[in-house]
This record gives sequence, structure tokens and C-alpha cells, in this order.
Amino acid sequence: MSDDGELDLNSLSDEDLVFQVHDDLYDGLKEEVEAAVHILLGRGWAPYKVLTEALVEGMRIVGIDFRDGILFVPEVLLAANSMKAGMFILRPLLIATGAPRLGKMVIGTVKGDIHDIGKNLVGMMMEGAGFEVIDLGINNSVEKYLGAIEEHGPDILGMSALLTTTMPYMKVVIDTMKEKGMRDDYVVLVGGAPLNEEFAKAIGADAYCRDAAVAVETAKSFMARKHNQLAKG
Ligand code: B1M
Repeated sequence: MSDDGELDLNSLSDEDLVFQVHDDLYDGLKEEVEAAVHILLGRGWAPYKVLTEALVEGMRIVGIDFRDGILFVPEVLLAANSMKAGMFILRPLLIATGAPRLGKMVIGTVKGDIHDIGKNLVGMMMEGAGFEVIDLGINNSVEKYLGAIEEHGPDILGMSALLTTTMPYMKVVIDTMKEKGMRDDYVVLVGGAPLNEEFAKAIGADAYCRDAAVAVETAKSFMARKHNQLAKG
């Protein structure tokens, strides 16, 4: 504690500071979260470690209490804003890898769904891995996805859904792609907390991605396959 009774984040051990970030995220204390992210980076933590151990884990705890009716939408919004502020600091660090361009991805959250933290994280990690990412934001209709595909000609279409009520919309998009005879021209990756592999298979996606790291690995392996096929002619 400092003289004025405020907690001095710098005085905490790494472990305590990470717990403090979880608490501050929970309480929606954006400036404290930002300060702790800077401190951890200053102590030599890799950006990805800060992201996963401090921010993503903090949001996981928020999610449990939201589910159990201990936290409500206004509090979760504050937590989400704090998370985004932390991610904003990490973004350039996660992206600045100088990796060669591996491919292009269009990504967006499906219609009716405004959750974007996970989708943003996937976008960041994909950029960091060398993909060009076109982020359509939230609440995307099938027309919006198809328009973006036409405009940008990506290798991969990524869709995110966090609600059991919105995840079926992914099938609407994939079915429309099939109807238009364009499904096989793109790799379709899907993700979001309520999904699983079975669901991805059932709707005709190419793969389910449990988290951002898996999304990157899956995208890379699909791109490698594509290049091998092209090389074979
Ligand atoms: Co919402 N919410 N929420 N919420 N919210 C959940 C999803 C919920 C599980 C909470 C709960 O009850 N435990 C629940 C859904 C229940 C269900 O459908 N079965 C829920 C609900 C009910 C709601 C509302 C309906 C609440 C209400 O209004 N009564 C409402 C819906 C609004 C709408 O969308 N129409 C709502 C609103 C909100 C807020 C606005 C307050 C806020 C969103 C703020 C924002 O995103 N800007 C919010 C939040 C923050 C959450 C929780 C707490 C956290 C989500 C999050 O950001 N996680 C969430 C609880 C939970 O998920 N446990 C919850 C952190 C993020 C890093 O993880 O998003 O899973 P995640 O992303 C991961 C992977 O899933 C994967 O990689 C990411 C990174 O590793 N991934 C992909 C995600 N997308 C991918 C796409 C890919 C690949 C991988 O493409 C290739």
C-alpha cells in the first residue's frame, strides 16, 4: 500500500500481480488493468503470456460469475472494456513479428451476436502469425459475409458465435455458400465458447477452433495443404 492507501501494483510479485489483474478485471478497473499489463511487460513477460494468464483467465472467472447470476450485464461490460484496454496494449506486440504473409482471412461474429473479444483475439493472433485479417466486426448477416468474401478474396472465412441461439446462423452462411457453388473455394473455420467439433462437422465447416492458438495452427495447416496442392498442379 502507498501512503494514500492505494495499492502499489509495482510492489506485488508477478503471481500476486496476476491475481490482482483478475480482481481488477472483475471490478472493471480499466486503468489498473492497463497499468498491470505494462508492469508485466516491463518485467519481461511475453505478450502472449500476459494475454492468456492475466487477461483471458480473468475473463474466464468473470464468465463463471456471470453464468451464476453473481455478475450482470453492466458489470460484465465494464470487465470487457478493461479486457479490451489490456488487449489494445498487447495488440502491436502480438502483431509485430515480421512474419511473411501466409494468407488472408475474413472474420466476423454472426448475426444477433455482439460478443467480440474472442474474435478480436483470434484476429490479433492471426495477424501476428502473418495472416492479413479483414475484421467485419459483430452482428454479421450472410450478405455481409458473402459481400466481404467477394470484395477481399480471402483464403479463409472465420466465424465466431458465443450464444447457443446464434451459433446455428453459421450453417445459414455455409449453406448459402453451397447454394452459390462457392463453398469449396474457401476454408471455413468456426469458433466460440458454445461450439465443439461435432457441431462444426454437422454444419459443414472445415474445422472448429477451440481458441486463438488453435485457430492459428489450423489456418496454417490448411494453407500448407493448399500450397502443396498448388505445387502439385
Ligand atoms: Co455474454 N454470454 N451475453 N456478454 N458473455 C456469455 C457468452 C455466456 C456463456 C455467459 C454465461 O451465461 N455464462 C452466455 C451465453 C449462454 C448461452 O448461449 N448458452 C451469455 C449471455 C446469455 C449474454 C446475453 C444474452 C446476456 C443478456 O443480455 N441477458 C447478452 C447477449 C448479447 C448478444 O450478443 N446479443 C450478452 C452480453 C454480453 C456483454 C455485452 C455484457 C459482454 C460482451 C462484450 C464484448 O464482447 N464486447 C459479454 C461477455 C463478456 C460474456 C462472457 C462473460 C465472456 C466472453 C468473452 O469475451 N470471453 C461469456 C462467458 C463465457 O464465455 N464463459 C458470455 C473471453 C474470450 C477470450 O473467449 O469469446 O470464448 P471466447 O473466445 C475464444 C474461443 O472461444 C475462440 O478463441 C477465442 C480466444 O481464445 N474463438 C474463436 C472465439 N471466436 C472464434 C472464432 C474463430 C476461432 C476461434 O474463427 C476462426
